[in-house]
Amino acid sequence: MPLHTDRHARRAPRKMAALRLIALIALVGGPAQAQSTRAEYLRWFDTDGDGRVSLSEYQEYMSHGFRAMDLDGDGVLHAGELPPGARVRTATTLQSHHRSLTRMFDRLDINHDGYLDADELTAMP
Ligand SMILES: [Ca+2]
Ligand SMILES: [Ca+2]
Repeated sequence: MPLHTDRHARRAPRKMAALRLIALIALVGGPAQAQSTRAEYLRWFDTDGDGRVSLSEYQEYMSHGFRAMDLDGDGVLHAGELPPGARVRTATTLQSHHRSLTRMFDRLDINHDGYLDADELTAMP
């Protein structure tokens, strides 16, 4: 899995840029991970309280930052809505953000059960 991911990343630098944007959006959207335990971190995502994070819960939580940055609310992050230093050549849509999150989710879901537990959620992608 990591080997595949590395090879994939080298071939697709734009995807890496998208992942960096996701990390940035996550920072904007939630409290710092370091200030919390992994279980607490999971609870921020786990809106239905079943102790695991579904794809929709993951996308919902990871999109808070997107919505906060999307000043005009049109579902597209334009260059002017991104903080300085976030070099994104093309506008990023909420739709493409969700697709990136789906890829991220699939990579994090080590046991492929369709949910993230605390270990999977906090593993480095
Ligand atoms: Ca859940
Ligand atoms: Ca899982």
